[in-house]
Amino acid sequence: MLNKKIENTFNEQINKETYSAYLYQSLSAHAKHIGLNGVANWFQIQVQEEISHAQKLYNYINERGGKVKLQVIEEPPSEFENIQNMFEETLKHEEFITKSINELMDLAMNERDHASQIFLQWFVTEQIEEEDNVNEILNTLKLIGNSGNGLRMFDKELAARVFTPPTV
Ligand code: OFO
Repeated sequence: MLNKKIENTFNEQINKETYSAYLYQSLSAHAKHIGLNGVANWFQIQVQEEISHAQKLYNYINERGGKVKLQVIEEPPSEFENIQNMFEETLKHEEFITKSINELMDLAMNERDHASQIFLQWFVTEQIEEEDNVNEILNTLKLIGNSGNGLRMFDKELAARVFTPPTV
């Protein structure tokens, strides 16, 4: 059985993951609007990933005899300066999520909830990958600079991204 403190914090994390999906949906819409269909696709995959993260937490709370409680989702930004700014915002958000997962892990450790620590390990690893992916994109964008051709190639590359549902 989950203790209340952990249950509440896991419910807050469902909200953060759902907000992540909402933010990336907004970034995808913006990319589509400015004609970057590959970037729009990349963010769409990101939306599906975030929904799967929220679902993982939802399932876990239920499995441990807790109660899922959904909360209000904040409005995400809808205007972005340029493509760099879109991915900088993404990195900033992922760093915020990493911090939140680490705090959840600290809580599970303090509460001596071993099952939650094992469960959260998946998220700890996932956040390494999430930040790494975005950092790589930001480095590529730096190299591209103002090259229209480079940006077109980059957009094409992101069009190939597909969603792979998490297995664990
Ligand atoms: Fe982007 O990893 Fe969940 O929020």
